Amino acid sequence: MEGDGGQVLCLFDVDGTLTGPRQKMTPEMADFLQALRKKVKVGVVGGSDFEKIQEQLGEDVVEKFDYVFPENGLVAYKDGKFVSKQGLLNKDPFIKRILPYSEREIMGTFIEFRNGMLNVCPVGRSCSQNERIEFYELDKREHIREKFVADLKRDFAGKGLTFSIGGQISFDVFPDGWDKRYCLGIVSKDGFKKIYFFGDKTMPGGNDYEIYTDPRTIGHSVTSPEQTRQICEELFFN
Ligand code: M1P
Repeated sequence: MEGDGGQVLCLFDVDGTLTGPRQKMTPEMADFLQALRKKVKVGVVGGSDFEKIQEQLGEDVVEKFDYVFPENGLVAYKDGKFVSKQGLLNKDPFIKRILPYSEREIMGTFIEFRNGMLNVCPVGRSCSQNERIEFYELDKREHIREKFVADLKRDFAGKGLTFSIGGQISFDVFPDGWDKRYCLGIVSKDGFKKIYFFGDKTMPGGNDYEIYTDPRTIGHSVTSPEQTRQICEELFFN
């Protein structure tokens, strides 16, 4: 079992790590995390904005976790309190470039403007759950998002933008450096001896890749919430 729990932080991605994609956390997982919190500090770092993280992890998410980092930590909460916020620069030329890709922008939100990033969603964020799965399956076969991102990377090379695929139907765009490592700068002041990170999108281009490979973290790549729990049990409860 991990000793010195107060000096250990476990940071978790949300979708695919603590919950199913854009799904609510199960009561079992919620209970498990509270048990884990008795041993180590527990934080969550998601690509989604605060509202989506609240939908998935609960209205009282800032009380249930020691740290909550929506939008990769560009928005930060610690010990139940708001800590800081970093905002997005004006990226007008970029927006003009991506709009023509959408034939469905009238039906749903093709671009979601968040505090610190743009979320680009070819199928529209207001799609149904069935449409979400359909798009995800199509994307797996046809690599729609990968090709879209490759085009944008080519067109906007050297402009300081990062494109990151974190979920099933969209990708995130933000200034270089504003990936999930951003939250490590915030927790660095708290003197943790070890920081564990658990995420599912740990491959290059995935939105967990940078924090997972960062030397400041001990990275664990998972394929489901069940596996996240199993690894934590082995690390902290045996
Ligand atoms: O947390 C991962 C991603 O979750 C959502 O992705 P999607 O709706 O495509 O499944 C989005 O909130 C995205 O920004 C985020 O990175």
